[in-house]
Amino acid sequence: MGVMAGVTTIWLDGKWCDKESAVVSVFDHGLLYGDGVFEGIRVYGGHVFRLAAHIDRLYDSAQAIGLRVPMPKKEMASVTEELVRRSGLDDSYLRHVVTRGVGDLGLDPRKCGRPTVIIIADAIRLWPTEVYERGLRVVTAGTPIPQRESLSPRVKSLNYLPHILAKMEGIEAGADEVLMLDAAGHVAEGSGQNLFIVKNGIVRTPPPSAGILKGVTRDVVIELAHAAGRDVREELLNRYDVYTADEAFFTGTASEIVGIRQVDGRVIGGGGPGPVTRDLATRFRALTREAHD
Ligand code: PXG
Repeated sequence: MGVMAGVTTIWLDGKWCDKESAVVSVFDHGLLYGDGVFEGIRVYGGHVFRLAAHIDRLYDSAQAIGLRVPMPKKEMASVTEELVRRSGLDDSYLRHVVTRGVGDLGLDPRKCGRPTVIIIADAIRLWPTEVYERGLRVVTAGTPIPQRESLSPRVKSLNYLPHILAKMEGIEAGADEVLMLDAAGHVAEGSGQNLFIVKNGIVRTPPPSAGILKGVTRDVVIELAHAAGRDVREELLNRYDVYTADEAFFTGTASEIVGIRQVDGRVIGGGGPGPVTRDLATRFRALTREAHD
């Protein structure tokens, strides 16, 4: 895309900024209270992957917390496309953030005049290839996913502390990623990825009702598995199901599809990414690198 090397480019409340000039008030309730929602999106070869699905999820997250995004979806999409063009980055990672806006030090959201809207285009940072080849080492986190009665896990909110605390447990244990459970012990997801297992050729993943974020990558992988003629079941899983699976993998916007080598010291299947994981990863790559959504 042109001769210029890509640079981090930011749209902040209608203004085009760079990393230094994009600054937000210390009275923004996104900062003070985590009062806001976000999205993470990939750009492949200048094309935004599943933009409509991400924008729909962003607006649903906002709606769920009683926050009105101060621009129509169409404008959000066109600004996003323009941001990608301006960044000059062919392959990048986008972050959309909508906060309650600038208020005072009290909780009252009525003090926030207008939501803050931020869209960032930045270089994508991936795990090294070796990690994809060997598969992830995973441990179960002691920190459960948040209770859906207090905040639905379907909302991609700025409250990521439970996921961050779980990730810290993983780092402390020397693992690549963690497995988070719900309060009853059912398998939910990783710190920022959805989980799939394969057993006797059947692809299984927890349903949205298990308290997961309904990942856009997860939805694409379910479509790809169906297209490949596979039986896909969205059902509650326990750690036993994961330990005894033939294959297990995570899906996410940043990681795409990444195999799991071991969970809590139990080696899964043959250890490396299995045949179904590899096949789905190949199909995913074809979709993102060739067909461009
Ligand atoms: N579960 C959770 C809790 C997430 O935060 C996913 C699943 C995967 O969803 P998508 O739509 O991306 O397939 C996410 C993804 C990171 C990172 O750096 C990931 C996410 C958010 C922020 C950072 O890995 N969300």
